[in-house]
Amino acid sequence: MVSRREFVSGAGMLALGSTVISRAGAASLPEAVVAPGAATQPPRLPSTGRPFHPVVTLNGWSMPWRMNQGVKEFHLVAEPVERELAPGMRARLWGYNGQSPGPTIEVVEGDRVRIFVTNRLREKTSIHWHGQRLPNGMDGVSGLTQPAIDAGKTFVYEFIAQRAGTFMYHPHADEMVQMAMGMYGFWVTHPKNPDFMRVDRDFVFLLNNFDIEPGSATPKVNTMLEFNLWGFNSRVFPGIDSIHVRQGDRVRLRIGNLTMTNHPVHLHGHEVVVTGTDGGWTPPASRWPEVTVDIGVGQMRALEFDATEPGDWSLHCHKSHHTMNAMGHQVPTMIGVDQRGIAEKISQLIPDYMAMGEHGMGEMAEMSMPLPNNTLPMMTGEGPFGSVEMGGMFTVVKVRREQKPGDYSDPGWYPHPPGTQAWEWTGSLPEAPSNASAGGQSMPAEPKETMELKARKPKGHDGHR
Ligand SMILES: [Cu+2]
Repeated sequence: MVSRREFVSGAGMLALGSTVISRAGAASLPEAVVAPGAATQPPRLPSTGRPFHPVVTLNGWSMPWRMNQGVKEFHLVAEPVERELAPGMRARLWGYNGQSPGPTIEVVEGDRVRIFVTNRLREKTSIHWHGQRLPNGMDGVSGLTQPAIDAGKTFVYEFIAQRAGTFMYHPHADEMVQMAMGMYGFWVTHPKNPDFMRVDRDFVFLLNNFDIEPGSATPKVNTMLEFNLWGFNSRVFPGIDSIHVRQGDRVRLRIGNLTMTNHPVHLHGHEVVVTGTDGGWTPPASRWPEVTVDIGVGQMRALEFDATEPGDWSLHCHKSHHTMNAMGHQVPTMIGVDQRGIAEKISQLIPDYMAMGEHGMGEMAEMSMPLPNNTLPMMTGEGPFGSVEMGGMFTVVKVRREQKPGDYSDPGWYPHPPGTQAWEWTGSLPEAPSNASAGGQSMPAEPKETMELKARKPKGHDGHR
């Protein structure tokens, strides 16, 4: 039997690899560690094996390993899990080691890796190591490169992590159902040289979608396109943690897409460049600045930016239907329709009837409408100035000068310096704005044409370092 131990959570760096060794003999299965909750865990510094700079999994965690005669051993358990998508809604999913998505696996280029996969589902499964160079028989395609892993059985995968980069793992058996139920995880192979492409903070998350009817908890596995919940790492706004960085940090966001459609991921206030795909690092000459990066189905994109601007910056999918929670797509558009008479007549038949959306739907974020149990409002999330009117694939990157290196805790809402926030017009300007009043932003002093002609000074960050 597999022994299970609660994954210790808490602030500060964790290094649990060594404690795992002492608990299990080399001839037995490595311990299958589980994560109890959906909180973002701090980076896990390697206690054994070669050094690397660990990633932080948004609303997730990295898996400890044991070293067995030079081989890095992990134990994944495919099983039914319960995942809180956001406060107020729990979903019955399938995942790995207690959570969906499964734990992030972090290894170093050149590591020999052995992964034990135990199937605790009631149907067959397998794991495909998306993007990896490996012997064909380790590719995890059931029926093609191996027999499927029957319920109750454990299979062993073993290969050398040949190429540094960002990968995903997911079943290649009853794939439509198992991925719709939440089975996937991230894999990061760090470069041998820890200083290569080094960043200050490195976050990973998967994009995912579910179709869960309000009041129920199990995803409808046959849905192809009309999903009603869109998530980062099996969380939906306001359940997605914010991302906390120090002003001046070089930040990497590695985002993988295992949904049924593409997601243009948009960051406010900064420009990003794509420095990596699941195929490897991008050549520096191929990079250009963007503020929205489309991430196709089955793709990973590593976005990098210098977090120069302090503030609370939105990070979200730009498909506006993907920043909503459970909504009925059949609801008719009522903008401009005077519903007063209609509402009166209908409410004689249906006492709770309410006219909706006459002036837009923003008002719905602030109405506390009665909801069925176990579902989420369509648009929600309290910001410091009211409802954010969002859901789904939305979170906030908090850039702060005071954030200490290595501190991933939430600094709270951004205090806007005086004169740097949109204000309500009351008939006159407060005072002539000076160059210094716009939060340290200076006004362009030279003609626009001159500025455009000047070559942008290349930053060291944009190239291989
Ligand atoms: Cu999207």
